[in-house]
Amino acid sequence: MNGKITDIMQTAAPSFGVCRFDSVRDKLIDCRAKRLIPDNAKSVITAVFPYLLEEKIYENSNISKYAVVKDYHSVISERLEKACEKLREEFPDESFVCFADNSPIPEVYCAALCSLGVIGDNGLLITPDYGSYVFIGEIVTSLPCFGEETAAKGCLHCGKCAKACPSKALGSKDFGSCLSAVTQKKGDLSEDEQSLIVSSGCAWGCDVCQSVCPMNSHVKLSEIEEFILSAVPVVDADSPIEGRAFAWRGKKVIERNLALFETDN
Ligand code: B12
Repeated sequence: MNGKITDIMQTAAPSFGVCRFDSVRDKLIDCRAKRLIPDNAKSVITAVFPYLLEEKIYENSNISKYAVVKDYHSVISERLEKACEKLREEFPDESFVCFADNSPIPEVYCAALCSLGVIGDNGLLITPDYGSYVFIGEIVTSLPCFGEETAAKGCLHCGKCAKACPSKALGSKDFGSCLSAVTQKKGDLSEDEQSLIVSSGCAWGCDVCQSVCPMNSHVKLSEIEEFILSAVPVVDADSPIEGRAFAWRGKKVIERNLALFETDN
């Protein structure tokens, strides 16, 4: 990667890589953000943002680790937008557009093509340093800045994630039954869905397929200040939802989930 791009990206994320836009062109997710992709897109600069904090923070936590920290959409967007501004100054004739999660880019696959890690059987990117406890964001650019591309590789295939999956969603390709998806679902939940949430002890998201993954033992903690300084591991009905990862579904959804634990006691 061009030295100037490396210098700029280092200010945004601890780990990043680049692949050809053509390698993901046929796999784009059909979403509204798709129209923001520059017409002349040539490369995707992909970055990972680790979010794992010290274990003691999670001791009494009632939400998934990814939701304990400040909403990653805003953290990643701010960091990548700053990088885009510097890149635009450096390469004024080129386009740079950043995305995070709400992205047409299949981020796990793209990050693997950028050599940032392997794709786990749990569908997540597993990085060598931070395991799967990373968020992914990317900059799509008209600048051709790719080098050698690696084929996207898999994990150890030990089967622990599929075996431990609380709803047995993994392996079934039934994304809707994934406990994380169930906690994010709007409206009424079936009795089975309610019991699933209660028995998990987790009112938002799910970490099971990540916590049993052997590739997640001995991983580095996050150095990202915005995450370290924003941890809220326990949520109740009075907790403000602004700036948290569950805000996008509205207060009713997290409140509904939290109420399940009250009736359980
Ligand atoms: C929609 C979505 C979900 C949906 C999944 C529905 C689906 N169709 O995949 C739900 C709500 C279940 C979900 C849950 C989670 N998600 Co999510 N999600 C996404 C999102 C926005 C799009 C994924 C997508 O539609 N890909 C397109 C399809 C067509 O790709 P695919 O190659 O066919 O399959 C992918 C997935 O479907 C998955 N997969 C394959 N088989 C199965 C089977 C099951 C049961 C599930 C759940 C997933 C799964 O693996 C592939 C790689 O992503 C991405 C962001 C992005 N733009 O990529 C984040 C993203 C993949 N999610 C992320 C995270 C953090 C999570 C959770 C860990 C959050 C949590 N703790 O609860 C869980 C993990 C569940 C899991 N094991 O996948 C991160 C992953 C980071 C990483 N290290 O890989 C991403 C990249 C967001 C980000 N910017 O960081 N997610």
